[in-house]
Amino acid sequence: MELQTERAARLEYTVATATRGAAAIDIVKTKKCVFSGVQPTGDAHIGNFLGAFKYWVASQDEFENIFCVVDLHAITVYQDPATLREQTRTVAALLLAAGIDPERSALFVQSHIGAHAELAWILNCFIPMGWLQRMTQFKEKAGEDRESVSTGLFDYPALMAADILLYDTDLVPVGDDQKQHLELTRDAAQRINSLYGPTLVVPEPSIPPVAARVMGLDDPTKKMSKSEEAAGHAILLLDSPDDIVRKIKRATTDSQRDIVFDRQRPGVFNLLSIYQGFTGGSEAEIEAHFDGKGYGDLKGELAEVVVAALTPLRERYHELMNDPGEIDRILADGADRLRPIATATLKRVMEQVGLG
Ligand code: ATP
Ligand code: LTN
Repeated sequence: MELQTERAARLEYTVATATRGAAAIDIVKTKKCVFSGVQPTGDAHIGNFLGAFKYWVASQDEFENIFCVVDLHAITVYQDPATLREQTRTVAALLLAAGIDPERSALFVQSHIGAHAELAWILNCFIPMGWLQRMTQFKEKAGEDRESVSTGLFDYPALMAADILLYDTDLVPVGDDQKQHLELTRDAAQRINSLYGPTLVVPEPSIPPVAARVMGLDDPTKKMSKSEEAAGHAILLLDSPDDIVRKIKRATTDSQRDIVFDRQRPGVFNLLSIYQGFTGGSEAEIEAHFDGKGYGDLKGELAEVVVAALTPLRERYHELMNDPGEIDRILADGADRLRPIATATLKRVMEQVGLG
């Protein structure tokens, strides 16, 4: 309830001062607002954890947090309906298991709040095609097949901008791969503000200092991704200890010997970054720790660290999944708390643009 009251106060203020200059928008905030999202498109992996979830969990006291399972983004490529529904609950359970506390953070499903799709449509009308054509994620996902992928895949960043802008978000903690989408969100908000006067809060990205882009274990030149199918590519958050050990043992390295953070040696750099993401030491400390040791030692110790970090998460996940009704209740409650905020922002934008 606290979230709703504070947001309502901020919104009232924002609307009241909308014609008086962008700086005014920020004045009544007591805590910065964080928004981030994850797609329910497959099994979450340690890239998601180190690049995003870990920071979402850690910032819960410092900020006012909103975390979203972005199912509307998921359907930009075909999803089996039953699997999509199941994965939506699974990824929510994983976030709860990782430490998202529904008392301190709002957790919800994107399609449960209609304003996301509505604001995305309005933003579409202000986002030039050229901005979308430059998105590297679109180019990678569409590949050679640009003519037959969905319009939704092309327009993905407009929906992401709507997600963020609906909640007057200040900070968006994401992995490095989302930086370009954040730039587009900022540009879209600034465009609306310059055409209609201060209407939308312009958010800042928050990219982790370490392990912001975890790479595939099988191919350290490719980002670790849920949609990559090769067996040794990703360590999944629900992998068994045996699977984790096996995948790390087989990870690609190189023919050199010393264990140092060198970007020119992507395999070893990736393993060291994962180690650093889980243990938190500095590069110098980690290099000193592995001085004189071999790749076998690095892989063995890394596997131990990853198993130790993921075991409690996996156990908590299975406990939570014994009561799926409770997960659904948490998600419904999150949407109920947030809907008035999203609706108020949408209304504010509609009024400025001359709709409704
Ligand atoms: P896909 O690759 O199938 O599009 P994904 O694995 O990138 O999916 P998302 O749901 O799109 O997963 O991302 C959730 C969060 O995890 C985002 O903040 C994203 O930046 C972060 N993330 C995803 N992959 C990595 C990675 N390899 N390293 C660091 N962060 C990542
Ligand atoms: N595109 C993001 C998921 C996402 C998101 C958001 C992240 C959708 N909406 C809003 C931050 C804020 C991705 O991780 N692939």
